[in-house]
Amino acid sequence: MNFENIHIDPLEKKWIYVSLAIAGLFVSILLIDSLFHGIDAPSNVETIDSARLHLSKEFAEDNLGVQVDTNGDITIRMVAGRYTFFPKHITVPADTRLTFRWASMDVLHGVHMPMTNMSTMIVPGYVSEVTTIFPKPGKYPLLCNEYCGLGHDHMWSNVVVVAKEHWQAPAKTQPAGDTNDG
Ligand SMILES: [Cu+2]
Repeated sequence: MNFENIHIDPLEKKWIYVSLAIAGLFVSILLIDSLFHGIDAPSNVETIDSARLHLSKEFAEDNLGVQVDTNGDITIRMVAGRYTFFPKHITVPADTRLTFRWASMDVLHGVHMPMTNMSTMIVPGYVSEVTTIFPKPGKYPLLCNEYCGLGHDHMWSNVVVVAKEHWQAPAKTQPAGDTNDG
């Protein structure tokens, strides 16, 4: 079959080009976001036993929150559970590379910080990791964006982003490289 023999109305042809151009525009926006703005689909694959988080080294209650590793990297560990994030408040520096590590203790949750690129699913059995920089100081809500039950609407924490020079590292520092097979 020869497609060149198919009659396509010139107006229809015009709209085919318009729709191809729109699709091309969307693909290039995705590529530019990914390559230049650091907005990517989360891709960390790391398993953890969600039922035994409290017994794991990394996500045990004492180990949650903001920590500065021995090499100066800042890691924030948080647990999502119906219906809150633990801890409820964190304070982090602006303009600084932050690595968030999340685990769920029950069902599927999501985490979203409006006006930032922080957004990921928290799938039971896996550790979600997001590395980001918050350029502007301010108070940000941290919201669950995956419906997880009747209390879902009340599932949130507070993130306070303070200017780099006003931020104080928490007293406790943790050696990097803890494993989860405890
Ligand atoms: Cu939820």
